[in-house]
Amino acid sequence: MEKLIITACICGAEVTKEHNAAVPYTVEEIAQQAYDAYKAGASIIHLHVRWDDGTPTQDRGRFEECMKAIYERCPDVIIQPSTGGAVGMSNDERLQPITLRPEMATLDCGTCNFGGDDIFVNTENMIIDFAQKMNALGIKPEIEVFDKGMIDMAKRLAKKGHIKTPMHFDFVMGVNGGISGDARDLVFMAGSIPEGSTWTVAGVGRFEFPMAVMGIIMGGHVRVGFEDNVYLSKGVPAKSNGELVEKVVRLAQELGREIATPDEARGILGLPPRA
Ligand code: KMH
Ligand code: ZN
Repeated sequence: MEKLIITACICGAEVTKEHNAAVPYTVEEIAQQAYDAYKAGASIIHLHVRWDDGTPTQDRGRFEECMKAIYERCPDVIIQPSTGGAVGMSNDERLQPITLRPEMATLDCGTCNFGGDDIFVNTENMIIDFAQKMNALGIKPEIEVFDKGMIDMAKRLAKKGHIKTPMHFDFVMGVNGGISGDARDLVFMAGSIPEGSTWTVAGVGRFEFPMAVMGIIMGGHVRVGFEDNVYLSKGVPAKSNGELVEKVVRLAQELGREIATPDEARGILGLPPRA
């Protein structure tokens, strides 16, 4: 089996210091959390950024500052900015970080409820627009899907030439409004993507580690971090994103799967070697 790519989603847009005091807001906190995760074995940092007061932002300058601080500590890591941002942001607002030409960025492939009254909007035309802009900048999208229909949308858009293949999917499982995080759900999702695609799984809340184990044994890849879950185990808050990554590394070792370095992750994902 190929080596395991671990993505750390260190910050997110929804989780706050009220949920876990270690959730990073400042540039320094974000860089430190990224470093902890990288040292523990993460090869990709899925990045959202905040203002110092915790407000989520897609501001280009703030992304630039955070990316610079992360690269200073983790020179070879793959940084994957979010283009999802937070619910309610405009398209232009969400797209700002791609102008920094990161190696990857997320491409959310459908609209879904996002808990309470929130709706995470990604219409077909929006997805085409985001995909075309990423293509023009040479950015590999991570196809974020919260439900099976979003896989079908990505497949349709790939057939029409809007999304390049092979695609790399992120199955986000357990959002209140998307697919749940049971074993059967992941088997269904992984069995629904085109041959030759790669995939990672992000289990939300209590689904994080069960989905990680499934990802490890099924030959997929794994995402963990405060964006998805703030607990190391039931009722035990994680001290850092690094602790969550360390747990995945332990599970992978027990199950006989080696961990990919960032350059090995580039090879698996078909990204050009680092300049
Ligand atoms: N914060 C969510 C509304 C992504 O990063 O592309 C969207 C999200 C997906 O987190
Ligand atoms: Zn995200």
